[in-house]
Amino acid sequence: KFLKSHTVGIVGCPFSGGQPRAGVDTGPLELIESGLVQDIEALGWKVDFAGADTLVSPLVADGPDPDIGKLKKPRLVSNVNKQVAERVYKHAGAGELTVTLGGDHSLAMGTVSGTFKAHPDAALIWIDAHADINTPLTTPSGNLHGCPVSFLMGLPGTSKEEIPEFGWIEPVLKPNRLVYIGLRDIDEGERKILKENNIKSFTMHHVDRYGIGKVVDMALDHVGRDRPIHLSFDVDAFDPAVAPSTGTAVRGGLQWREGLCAVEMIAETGNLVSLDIMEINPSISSTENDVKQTVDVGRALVRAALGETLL
Ligand code: EXY
Ligand code: MN
Ligand code: MN
Ligand code: MN
Repeated sequence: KFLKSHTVGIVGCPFSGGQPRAGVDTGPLELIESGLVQDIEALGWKVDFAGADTLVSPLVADGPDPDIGKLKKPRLVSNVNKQVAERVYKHAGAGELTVTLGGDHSLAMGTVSGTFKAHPDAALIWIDAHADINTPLTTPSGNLHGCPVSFLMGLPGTSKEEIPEFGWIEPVLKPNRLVYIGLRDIDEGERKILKENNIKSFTMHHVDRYGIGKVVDMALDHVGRDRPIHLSFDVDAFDPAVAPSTGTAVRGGLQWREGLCAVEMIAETGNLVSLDIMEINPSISSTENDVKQTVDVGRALVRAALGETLL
């Protein structure tokens, strides 16, 4: 409906500056090397990807980057995301289905900005253990991977006047166009933001109570079934037994089929225009198998989004 060609545009973002743990920057390459492009082609999609060496730069700050208030590496995160936004817009504007491989979740500042520039009426579905909606004023850690949504919504503390370093981000996201699935680790300040802005949030409690199918149906009904969808998927939404190689794992998450079923249902609408696969960190593992399992789940999410299991 909203795509102009049966083409997947891949944006690889080997970036870890939104959080403190090394290794999440190697996620995109692991996904590519595991055979992701071949997976996509096998499903009958064309792939628009210039190769694993054409990733976003600069990946290191080109000058001093002191904290702004509590925010860590603010200029680096902003610069990288500005480029990500341009890359994503190039694909989304051409009518491709954009798949962005992270990298840490601060990258959603760029991916959502790029998608919404091409599809201003889009909805954002955020599947994550965390709400990632801290503002520069509420963040307990200063890690920007916990903050992207607040910038996209233009919450207090994120305006051009208050923090010009992020002034390129337009507040494109309305609270009623956002829905969360899988939440189970929410900061006090975030809880207040979610309530005050009436943001629809399906926590793991709702998944347990209603089942994933009903939850996704309610989520789609909430944002509307006739608009483009950007799905931002943080692999820590999964239970750590399913996706162990990630930086901020939280017990009690989605099972393998629950996560895949959610993506399949979103794919089934025919409205998916942009997908993020975020927070795979191949350096975090207690066994060799942990990394393979986590990369496998990332690949499976992409295939599910492209209709693998829809007949
Ligand atoms: N809410 C915590 C913070 O803001 O520091 C933890 C955020 C973790 C974010 C991960 C990527 O989803
Ligand atoms: Mn393209
Ligand atoms: Mn996240
Ligand atoms: Mn998370």
